[in-house]
Amino acid sequence: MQTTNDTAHNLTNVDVVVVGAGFAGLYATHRLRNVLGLRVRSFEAGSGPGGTWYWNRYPGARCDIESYNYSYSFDEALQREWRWSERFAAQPEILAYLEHVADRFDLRRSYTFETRVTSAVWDDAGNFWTVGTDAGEKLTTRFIIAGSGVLSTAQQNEFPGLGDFEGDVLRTAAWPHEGYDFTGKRVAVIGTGSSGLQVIPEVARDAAHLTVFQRTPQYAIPLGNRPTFAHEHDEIVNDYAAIRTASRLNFVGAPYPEASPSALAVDEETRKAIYDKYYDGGGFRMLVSTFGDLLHNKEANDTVSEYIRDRITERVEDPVVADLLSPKGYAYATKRAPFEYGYFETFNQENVELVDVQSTPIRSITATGVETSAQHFEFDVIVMATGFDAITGSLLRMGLIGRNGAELATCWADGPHTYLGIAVPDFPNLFMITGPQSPSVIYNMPLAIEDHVEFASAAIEATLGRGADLVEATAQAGDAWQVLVSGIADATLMTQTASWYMGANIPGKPRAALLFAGGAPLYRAICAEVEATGFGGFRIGEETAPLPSSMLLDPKVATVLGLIMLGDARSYEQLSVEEQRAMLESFVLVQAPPRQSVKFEERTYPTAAAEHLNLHLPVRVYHPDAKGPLPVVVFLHPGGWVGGSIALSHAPSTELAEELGAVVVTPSYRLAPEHPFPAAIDDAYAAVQWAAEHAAELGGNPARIVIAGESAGATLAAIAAQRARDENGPRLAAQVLLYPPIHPTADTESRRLFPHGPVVGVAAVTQMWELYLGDLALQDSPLASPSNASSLEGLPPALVLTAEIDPTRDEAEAYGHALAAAGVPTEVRRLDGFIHATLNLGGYVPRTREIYAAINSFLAAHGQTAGSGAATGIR
Ligand code: N01
Repeated sequence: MQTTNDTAHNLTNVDVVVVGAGFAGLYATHRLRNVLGLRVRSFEAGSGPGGTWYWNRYPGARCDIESYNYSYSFDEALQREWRWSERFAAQPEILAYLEHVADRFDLRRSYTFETRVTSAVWDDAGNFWTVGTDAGEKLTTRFIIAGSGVLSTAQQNEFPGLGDFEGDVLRTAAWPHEGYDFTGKRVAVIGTGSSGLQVIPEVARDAAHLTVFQRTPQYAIPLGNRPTFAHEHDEIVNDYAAIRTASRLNFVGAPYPEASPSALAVDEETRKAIYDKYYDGGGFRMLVSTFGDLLHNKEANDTVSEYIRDRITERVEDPVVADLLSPKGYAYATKRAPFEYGYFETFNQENVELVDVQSTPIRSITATGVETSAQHFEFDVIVMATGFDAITGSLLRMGLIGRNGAELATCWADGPHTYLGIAVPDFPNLFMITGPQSPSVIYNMPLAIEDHVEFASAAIEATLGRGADLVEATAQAGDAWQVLVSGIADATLMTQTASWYMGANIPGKPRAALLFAGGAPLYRAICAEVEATGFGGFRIGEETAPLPSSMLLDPKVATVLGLIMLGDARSYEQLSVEEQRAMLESFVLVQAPPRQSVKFEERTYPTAAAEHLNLHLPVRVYHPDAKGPLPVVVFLHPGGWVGGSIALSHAPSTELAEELGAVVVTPSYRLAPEHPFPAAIDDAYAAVQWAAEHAAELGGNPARIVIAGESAGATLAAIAAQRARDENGPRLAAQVLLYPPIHPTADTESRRLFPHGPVVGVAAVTQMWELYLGDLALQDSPLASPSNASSLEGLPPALVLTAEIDPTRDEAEAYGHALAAAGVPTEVRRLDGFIHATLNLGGYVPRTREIYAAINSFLAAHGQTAGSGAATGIR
């Protein structure tokens, strides 16, 4: 491809500097040099490729996502030719793989090894970076790709006196290439994270005596490693396309089975059976294949935490040691949950001792050993497995100075501030691979890396393709991302635990959510939207593309979207009718629980077809704990006239009854396509008539009937209000329309802005209308769309609530304005950050209360709540 325009091109030594030769740097070098044809210089501190797998050569080091999944997917031949010998490959094999990749794609010639990038200064006038190395080289480049690693800056100088120790000090993160013989030695291992848990059983095998210094016990479970079976390679490589697709639809980026929704929705026996199955399943299945609410619900998390503690107790002989090894006081997976291979049994060996440094902290390292607050221990060798200045450490040490001399460390004094975890406002032309505020380490790294490299490469290509030399995240985009990332993190239990995920392992490091915790599918969808909108939130040259719609989402709404997206990439309209119905019913799992204080009864009402078919349908009547006669709210459920049910609207109906102090009548109505138009509207209207006729008997006031509905139910409500006016029906006191789709062919800005929804996009809305009407020629019937009415005068006061990020938003608001123009007292209110169906997300989205509160205050203003006195006789 064309590089920068000619003048700009000659200004820099290279087009791209790549930092690092791990999974990230190697792929970036390949992609930008071999695919985009750019001039690339790459630097790596080690003497060869490998990154993490170059440095962490300690015995026991291995991956914990299956090798066949923990590998590049970008090249089909590479996928097919590399054979993994173990289910979870050990470090030497992964290193050999990365060396093979470097050779296969001829990457070494772009690298300068044993060289660190130590400075990078942005030139505002020329739009380029000047990069300096520890070898004294300076060069200019248009772009930087930082593949410097997220767990590559190891802790140092953790304990006073470390330099005085006369024996050997080893670090898991910088293990000697020649290995180390522990035979006959007195060994200390400090640290029981993933590295400690892997190295400890290996050291215990040879050492005369091993003392493990543990500060925090871990929710570790078996890794489940084994040799690869002979038949596996062919099976996997022949199915790789499907495996990779499934991986990218999974929360952590591996093709694991989907979880059941909630640990609290099943009985204890079922729950235990599921934990039993996945405890020995290996990999991250215990987190992502058991129950979907482990990261979000403390009570649910308690069940798995308790289970793992029990298993530890079973495996460790000495009950005191078992208790010390049992994690308490924090929730499972809120620190990175490690995997182990005989770790707990190691403590049954006579030569192994456990020291709890939570109760007796390490004070110093002495010439001969380790001094804790309780005693002195003598050693020949100390192994430091104390972790990393994770996620931000290597970026902050790169000497990055952005626009106007801004130092990265200063900009991030309160925690990282990025856009998508890829770009940093004021640091143009810089792309971080798996940077802070991206899913990073909670997304299978090779795939996370491929996504980021491909995004960066597309952004660079777009920039150069437009003849520009600058691509930069806007400050507004950075701020929006900050809100989304921290809001999603707050919806999890992760923020409640001091972990390196939160920057809590490094003294003085600001506490902040370092990871995007909404899962890989949501993250990928957001990045895809950014790219599809011409890099929304980025300035390219002189053009700034507006923020994409995902950036407007309420973070808790985004959290639910992340859960909905797991496992199935099909959009709503691609589902069969049965699947659509099941999907709609599944919203029950993310609703706030029903209000127990509200009692309900099951009744039936005669439908429009009662006369000739004797068709009566169920209706639920909800009674709040309030003195009547109460207002009566007829609430019509959502579901695109094709799905939805009184079961789906059960919890919201209890909430409405409680919030409004009203009797709520929630009817079922006949659904399309089995019962096409006008069955649904006929039934809805019949239900209103029934409610009015039976109001007194139900504890309601016949003069205070309110019609309400959600989505398609709201469209029915609006038409039912018109029918009541036109057919001499019940006098309705008010109408409440929650994001109603108004007309099948509405031509609005919101349809253009949010064509894909989320959840309900334009194609889905169109399909619902088609299924409902059967024949779109019927769209002009007054019974199809409320906007077809010849007059809107004389209708009951209306509240029209719309969701900001919803293709149907503007048609609903236009209907509200038309009502107002016709003299109907109308309030139109848009709910920021909400999507279609938000009423049903109350289990995760506390702001759904705003919907109930808005209805309450509207009805109170119109005299229609329990405490608001008599009806005002509005008509
Ligand atoms: O580091 P860690 P790690 N006094 O930070 C303790 C990945 N990885 O190298 O928990 C006493 O997890 C510290 O105690 P505490 C993986 O993502 C993957 O083990 O802070 N103790 C902890 O026990 C992993 O999460 C694999 O209370 C001190 C330990 O040192 C990440 O890398 C393998 C201390 C550090 O644990 C980091 O893992 C290895 C002090 N002053 C690593 N300071 C795979 O399997 C620290 N500790 C793929």
